[in-house]
Amino acid sequence: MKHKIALITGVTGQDGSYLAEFLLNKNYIVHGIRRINSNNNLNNLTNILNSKYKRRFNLHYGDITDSTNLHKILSRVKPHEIYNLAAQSHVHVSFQIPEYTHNVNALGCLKLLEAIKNLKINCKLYQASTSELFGNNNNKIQNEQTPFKPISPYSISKLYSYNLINYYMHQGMFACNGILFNHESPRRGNSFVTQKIINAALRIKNNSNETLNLGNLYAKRDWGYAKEYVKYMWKMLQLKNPENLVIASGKTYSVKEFVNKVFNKLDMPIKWHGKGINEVGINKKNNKILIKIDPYYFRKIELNNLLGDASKAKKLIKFKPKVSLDQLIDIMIEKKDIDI
Ligand code: NAP
Ligand code: F7E
Repeated sequence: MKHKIALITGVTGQDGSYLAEFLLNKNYIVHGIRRINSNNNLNNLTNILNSKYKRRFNLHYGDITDSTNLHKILSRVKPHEIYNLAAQSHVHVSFQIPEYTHNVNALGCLKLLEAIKNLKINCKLYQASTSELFGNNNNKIQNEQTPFKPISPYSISKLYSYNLINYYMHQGMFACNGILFNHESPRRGNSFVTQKIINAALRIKNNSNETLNLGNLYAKRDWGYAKEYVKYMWKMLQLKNPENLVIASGKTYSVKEFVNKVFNKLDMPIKWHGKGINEVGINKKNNKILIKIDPYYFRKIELNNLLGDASKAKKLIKFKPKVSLDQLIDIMIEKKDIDI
């Protein structure tokens, strides 16, 4: 049987690792680009590296900012499908390293597109775009028609790659943008807010004497389950024609609501006192202060409200998210993925 060949940039990350597992299950040969790192960054790939799928899984050292390397890998692998997930994906950090963020997220995408074009690789390309593009507009709900108003170096770099993909799409390449709203999992990086809250709450439950320091409690996000969302990356590349699609749960919650849910589940219900940087979260059962505000985590500009309308994806790729925020929190607390 002839296997399809996929190349994933960002394979060591949250989404890259789930996508690799999904594609291996679908009988693909999967190639992934990993960065050289003095620390082991293959933790998310443990399932694959310890499984029978290992022989269909290939890792290449590389970097999305290195076009020589991209040319070499593409000409060797000749993929049918490419998933560009590599990114400096942290919004808060992007304010501190804007140039680096653009090198990776914007120019990296350009180098990949040019390599595909120059080598005449006949493939389909998925670009991981983001709801951060919407910024603070007055729309209550965001879809493919909503104007973009990016407000961070991260979202500006992602708008560049979004536009590039459209440009190459109009030149005849099968290239498309998944406009992904936040999605989380046990593999979420430790400094993103959901994982940070859950890990701190678990340590506090285990008697660590610490407070959880957070930034803006009132920002709202539309959170889904990463393992579920990667399936729709693949589905977008199975369409006859490239389409940009919003992928979102259609529900939004504040960071504060997320904190309340997590601490309730761990039997440490929270009552809130004070305002602004003096607001604190207190364990109702023993009156201990568990949560404080640390202005370090405030962003230069905050994106206040994300809520996605995935009607187009529902129609075109039968997008149907099943995991609710409560289930997602359970999965992250248990640190155990579920079958989707
Ligand atoms: P992630 O966990 O931060 O993974 C990012 C991946 O990119 C890692 O494998 C990282 O490698 C790799 N990478 C970083 N810089 C690179 C470079 N210069 N060259 C090659 N690889 C590089 O991110 P994620 O949550 O899986 O997100 C996947 C993609 O979706 C990203 O493009 C992100 O911007 C986008 N996105 C994510 C969300 C979300 O809620 N998760 C929402 C919208 C869009 P190392 O392991 O070496 O660091
Ligand atoms: O922040 C607030 C913070 O860093 C969520 C990336 O995957 O999704 C992600 O970006 C919210 C923000 O994710 C802390 O101000 C409060 O409003 O978990 P986050 P993000 O910025 O939404 C988008 C769609 C992407 O594309 C990105 O790649 O939580 N918040 N206190 C905090 N955030 C963090 N990180 N840490 C805090 O202590």
